[in-house]
Amino acid sequence: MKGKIAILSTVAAVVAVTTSIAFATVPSGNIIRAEGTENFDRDALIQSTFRWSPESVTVPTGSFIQLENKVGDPHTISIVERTQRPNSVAEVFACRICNTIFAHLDGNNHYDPGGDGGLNQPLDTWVVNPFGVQKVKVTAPAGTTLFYICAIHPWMQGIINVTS
Ligand SMILES: [Cu+2]
Repeated sequence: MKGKIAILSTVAAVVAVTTSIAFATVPSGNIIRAEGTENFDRDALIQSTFRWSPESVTVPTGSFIQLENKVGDPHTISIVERTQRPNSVAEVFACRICNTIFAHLDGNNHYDPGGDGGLNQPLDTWVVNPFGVQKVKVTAPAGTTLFYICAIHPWMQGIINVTS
């Protein structure tokens, strides 16, 4: 019985530590939510209001952004060049940069071509699970404007302004 209690309290301690890491607070200005709904009506309509909210954040270099997925679809935060962002329905359905991102991701939950553990260059990608929370470090230097899309729903397009 004593042994069981010891094991249980160890488990509780591990859970508590894990929870405090996962839920350590970031400033509210560093939180980006994935929101919206989708509608499909055969031979009639396809509609999505999936979006990043807010669309633009300004955060210091080295800080973490917290992506909060409020819907049951996965998303990615994928850094792209400004000009690689789809600008029309046709470009959304033929999103070439999205296919490049998926090829690199290849089943993993992130792709970090620079290997610096954060967001600083095109193709940097982190997956955000359905109703999940994902923290990602912003490693780009102050003065950088990072453009990002969701490679699954590439009309979801946001901006991270990086400050000192
Ligand atoms: Cu998405």
